[in-house]
Amino acid sequence: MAKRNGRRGRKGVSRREFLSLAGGLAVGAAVGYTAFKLTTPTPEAAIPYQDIIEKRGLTPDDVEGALKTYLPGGVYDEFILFASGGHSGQVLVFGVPSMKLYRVIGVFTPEPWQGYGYGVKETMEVLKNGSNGIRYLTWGDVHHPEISRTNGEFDGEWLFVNDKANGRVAVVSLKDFETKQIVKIPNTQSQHGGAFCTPNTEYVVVGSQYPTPWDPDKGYVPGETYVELDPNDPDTLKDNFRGTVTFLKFDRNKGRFILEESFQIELPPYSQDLVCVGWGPSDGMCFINTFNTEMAIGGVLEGKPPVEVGSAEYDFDYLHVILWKKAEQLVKQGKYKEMNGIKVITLDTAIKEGILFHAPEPKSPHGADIAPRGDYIVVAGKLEPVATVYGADNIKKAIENKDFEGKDVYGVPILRFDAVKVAQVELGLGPLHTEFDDKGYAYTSLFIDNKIAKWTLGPPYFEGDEAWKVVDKVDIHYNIGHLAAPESNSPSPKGKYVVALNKWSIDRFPNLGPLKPQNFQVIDITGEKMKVLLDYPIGIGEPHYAKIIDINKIKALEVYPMGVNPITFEKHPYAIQKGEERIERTTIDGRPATVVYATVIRSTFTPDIIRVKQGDLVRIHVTNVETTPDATHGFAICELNINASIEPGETATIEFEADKPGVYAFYCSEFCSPLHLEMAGWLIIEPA
Ligand code: CUK
Ligand code: CUA
Repeated sequence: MAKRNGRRGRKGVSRREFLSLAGGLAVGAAVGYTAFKLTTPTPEAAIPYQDIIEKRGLTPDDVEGALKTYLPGGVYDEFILFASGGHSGQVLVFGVPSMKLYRVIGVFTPEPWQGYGYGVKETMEVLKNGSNGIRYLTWGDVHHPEISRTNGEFDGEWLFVNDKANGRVAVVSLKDFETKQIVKIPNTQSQHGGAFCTPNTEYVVVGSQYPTPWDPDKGYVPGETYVELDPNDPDTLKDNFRGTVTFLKFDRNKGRFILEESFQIELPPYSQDLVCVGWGPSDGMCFINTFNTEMAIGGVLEGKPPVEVGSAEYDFDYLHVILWKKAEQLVKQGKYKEMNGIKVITLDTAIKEGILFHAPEPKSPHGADIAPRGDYIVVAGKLEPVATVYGADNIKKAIENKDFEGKDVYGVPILRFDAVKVAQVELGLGPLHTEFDDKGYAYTSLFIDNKIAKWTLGPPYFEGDEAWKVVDKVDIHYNIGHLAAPESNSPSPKGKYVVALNKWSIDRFPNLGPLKPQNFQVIDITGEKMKVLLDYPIGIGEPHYAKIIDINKIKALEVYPMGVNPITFEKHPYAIQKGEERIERTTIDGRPATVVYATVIRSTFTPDIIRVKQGDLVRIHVTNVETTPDATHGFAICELNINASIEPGETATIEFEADKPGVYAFYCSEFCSPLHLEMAGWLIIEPA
């Protein structure tokens, strides 16, 4: 167990007691339930373990699961898991193995607890600037979290997540676990493939999903680009749509994407799926699964087969192989076209310059994952019972030797399958995603079989007969999608656990209505047999993927430096110290305004009476002058849909229109002190 913090309760089990308890447990587990006995460790303790176990009807497996995942207060988890919140638009932060939920991070969806998007100007601007120009977007569909990397390893500084629904990416700082920037990716409608970092986070790579309507000269502009789509004419999809992969330049010091230094590659309008970016032997390459290379449009009412049928016609789809470092050079040489604020390498240029290739992959694949040494790329085709493994060196050699088996309809060279494939491992039904441990094993989720298969990678991980073999399978509850293992998809996975992200939780939990939670299961992978330890229902979103990081890599702030704007991490221009509070009547952009410089400290707002005139623009710059960790204050104004959460040291600007006259109470919405209820004031909007 990781480090201990704070005081343990007096009922804590001593080390001696714990060992004797664990010993009794192992014996019990070995001989089955009837002989299952836990010795009461010492006469003084006299804790009736056996009684508790029997009364609660626990099996040896239950007890093992409990003992391996229970985390007393003040003891820290070993790992932190960042789960996408799916169409909740948020990110969920858990501990592993306890599955305690520590944070919900508002990302694409306003989140009032954090004062995210409810009247706080700085956070409203993150959401607004990250919208798409035709709507103020208040939700996203988060699928794939990624942690910033140094030399390929997760470094715990930044978190990136995609929004499938609107083609966006967000940046979250792991200094304060709050969203700093949302970027709409130009020329991209839906976006599923990312996020995935290049080894030193030079770029964050994201790929489109469904084909985007495309004007060859103007790319795609939401609310503007109109093209023909006709189920009777399949060429309308082929000709009028495109996919994209985007390399978003990331400024690590500022924590911002820089579109001017980013670039994009136009891709065929297949449906692009997951992106991964290589290191080691695959350094400089990026891989993207595709499905629907048939380019089926659907048209059920027009008598055409639905997309799910039309897209299953071919036995193979294509894994895009993209030489991104070479693409970066092309951009430097000016071989791009500027479209909607980003440099685009056109499909024709990509083909001509040799930066885009296809490797055949069994149809309708889902995951694309890279083994720890960067040497193998594992693709699982959900309609085929195998994982297909490609060798990075094989791919490089095939490209060099022009070892092609043809071209797609756009002229993209197709690498010869047998030249790039090093193995196909039969795993079971519905293989989706693969993760890796520190011992050369791969773990693949089997959606249809409801299992995880553990299998050996080939040389140098396992040699000869031992290579490419399934060694174990474990039953998970139901319909597993992704799975996550600590620091998998990096050069140094940590092993120990796999967390199964099960889509359905049917019958597993009390029936609380037709919308059922998804179900996480923590699985111990330290032994020869995998073992399910713990179920954890997720009632606040649908996690698609998660990344797990060593908790010691997280270096979060306890409090903000005094007077900081958390979005920029710079001194807030309107931060004040105690004693400088004031109200100023002024004009902003030529219109009447009231600007308030305020402080909060237990248990006072200064000023506590704010008088403004109807028609004013009101800005209240509030500094929380506390330096004590956890001394957060809220700033909620009744009836006005405003709530700020102002953490110690933070300065935030509450902005609103004083459009209706009235007298409104404001109060601290975070229980902060014995006189928290008294921490209140009045906003008076005098009639014009
Ligand atoms: S996804 Cu949902 S289970 Cu978007 Cu990576 Cu696979
Ligand atoms: Cu401040 Cu409650």
